[in-house]
Amino acid sequence: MRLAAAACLLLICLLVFPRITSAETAFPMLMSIKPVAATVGQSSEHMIVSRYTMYGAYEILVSGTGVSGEILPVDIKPEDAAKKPLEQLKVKFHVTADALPGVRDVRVVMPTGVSTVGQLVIGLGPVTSESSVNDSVDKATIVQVPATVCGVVEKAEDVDFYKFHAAAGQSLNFHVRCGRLQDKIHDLQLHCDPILMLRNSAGVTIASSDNYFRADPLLCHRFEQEGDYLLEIRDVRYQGNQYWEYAIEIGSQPLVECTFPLAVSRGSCEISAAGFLMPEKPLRLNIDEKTNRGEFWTTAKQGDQQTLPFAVEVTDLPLVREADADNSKPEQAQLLPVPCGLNGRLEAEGDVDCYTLEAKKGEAISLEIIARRRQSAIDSHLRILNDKGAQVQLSDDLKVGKRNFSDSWIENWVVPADGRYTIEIRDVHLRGGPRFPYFLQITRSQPYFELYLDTDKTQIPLGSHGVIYCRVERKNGFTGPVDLHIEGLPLGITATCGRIQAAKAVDGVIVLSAEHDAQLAVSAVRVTGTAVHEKDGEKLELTATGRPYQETYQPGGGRGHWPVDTHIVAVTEYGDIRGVTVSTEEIRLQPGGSQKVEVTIDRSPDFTANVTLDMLYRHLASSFGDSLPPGVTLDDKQAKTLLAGKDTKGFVTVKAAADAPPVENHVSVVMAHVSLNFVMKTTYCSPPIRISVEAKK
Ligand SMILES: [Ca+2]
Ligand SMILES: [Ca+2]
Ligand SMILES: [Ca+2]
Ligand SMILES: [Ca+2]
Repeated sequence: MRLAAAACLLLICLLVFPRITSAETAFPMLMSIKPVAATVGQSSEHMIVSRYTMYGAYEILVSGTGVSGEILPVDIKPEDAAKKPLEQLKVKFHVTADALPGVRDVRVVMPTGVSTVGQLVIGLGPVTSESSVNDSVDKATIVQVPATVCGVVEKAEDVDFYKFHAAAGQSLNFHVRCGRLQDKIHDLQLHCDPILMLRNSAGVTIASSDNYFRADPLLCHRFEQEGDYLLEIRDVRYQGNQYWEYAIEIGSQPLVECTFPLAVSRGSCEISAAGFLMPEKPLRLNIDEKTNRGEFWTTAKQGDQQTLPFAVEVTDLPLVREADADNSKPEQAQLLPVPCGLNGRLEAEGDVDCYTLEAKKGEAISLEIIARRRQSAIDSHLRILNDKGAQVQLSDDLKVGKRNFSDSWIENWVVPADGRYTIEIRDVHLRGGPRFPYFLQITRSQPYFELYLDTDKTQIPLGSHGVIYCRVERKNGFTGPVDLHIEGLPLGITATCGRIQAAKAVDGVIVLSAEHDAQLAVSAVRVTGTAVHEKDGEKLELTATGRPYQETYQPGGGRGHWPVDTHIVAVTEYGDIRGVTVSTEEIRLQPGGSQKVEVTIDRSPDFTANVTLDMLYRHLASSFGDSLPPGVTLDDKQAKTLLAGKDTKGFVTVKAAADAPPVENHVSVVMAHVSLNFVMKTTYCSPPIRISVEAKK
């Protein structure tokens, strides 16, 4: 009942206050790029479309190598810019001839901070944009193939038609990127579900595709007769949105969907591939010895044909291949060593693959399938059976950080008794075929941790402070504290790196401080965590790199997350709040004790919007980061956290529980939030506050 009431209240809030525009200086949120694709080896003009002004933008950031962005002159006088936000910015993207095709993260850098992430497709074919009247067959936009066709499903019932000529016997791939481009757009709650149809000149549908890569279509077609053909794209529900950009890559390059083997060692190897318009012979790969393990994007050449980029898994494990013999029953199972990396495939519908492990009681073993994450069609289902055929472990889907995948993972399985165990792998729907390779990593479980950053950008006004929240996920018996580190900061920025305390604490912060005379600057930073795991007198040094997550606005007002390539630190001009000061930067608490912290914000002239103070990073009922040490909380009754109008003074009270564990100089911070929309805030920060809790007397 209370939940229903809360949902009702939220709905009323959303209806009555659809958009909170209280900040006067906000960073822009990128909504779309028109056209959404650029071409390898060319320079082209595009329009970046945002919410909040991009007036004053001074740099474009593009992830990866080989693509750069140049801001074209803006013809608006400063006095006019104050009246009307510049929500369309002309840029020129330059793409080098050796740039890898695919999708790039794009950001706009402003004196007020760095934007959310936009998406740019790098294609091989020249870009053709939809004409404004291509809503009917007779007004179809003419395309010369190969091409990258760009358009928008801009309104309800929008249908876009394209006309092209194909020779007899010509085969073409039609690869749509649309729904997937919207995952990282912060403020785009409803995503497109495109459908693609191919028609002959008589208007008869000869092929269609709806969902191939998630909601996005992919078609490959051989044209038996020479002639004109029509391509039609729309949302499958006939919905539309001005930001639903799509790119359809049309060409005859081999399109590798997934490879077998799916995982490879460094050096030279041969692989076969499932995909479209593939050469008959195996592809040869050369993987540099310096390549990191994990997902690796590359292309391969076969004769004069170069494939489109595809991903393989680079591994350090000794590789084993599924044997040719039938292995569908436990008694036929192939014996696997521990550790190893197994490349297998569900060759046909109904295929079940069985392997055997010999294991001793008390050993800890981890089994992880990497398949769908590298574009295999499998939705894997993994079981461990004992020698009587009884199931002892099962995994269908896994979660990495904040995202779920169809791959399977049995982590830290403690072997219950000496014996032989069957590892059984199948597709959850018993599908199979060339598109169903998998890679099974079998390792002895080791303690480790993962580190996640919330959010993906930290804005630091001159002479003030910013904060990065880091959250740990501890694995396989590791329980210790994690020390945080940062590298790659812009000049003039200093970092106070905190610690994620031991045991159940999961959050820590890094507080960044900018000198008053620092230069406006921006850089991608690398955050790492280090720890020492001690067991039986042995010390194991652990380290992990933080993965940045960008916040997304979920339908209904929730705060979602999507992983992005970079965490950006930006030094900004003075914002709505020029500084946050606190009455003390050092707090010593007795167990059971408390302390009041007076907070003063320095409002910019004329800035009168609501400001809320907090030491936890939260939205609705969820906490996404807690800067306080274990056992220390905010006393909500002894606080003034809402500063309305011209109010500049508030306070918070921190209190230690009677059983709060002792801690020295835990780095914490007071934040002053200004809402941008229902989910997103601009966060201003105090200097680092060091909190200590004394040992119980
Ligand atoms: Ca359109
Ligand atoms: Ca679809
Ligand atoms: Ca098989
Ligand atoms: Ca699964």
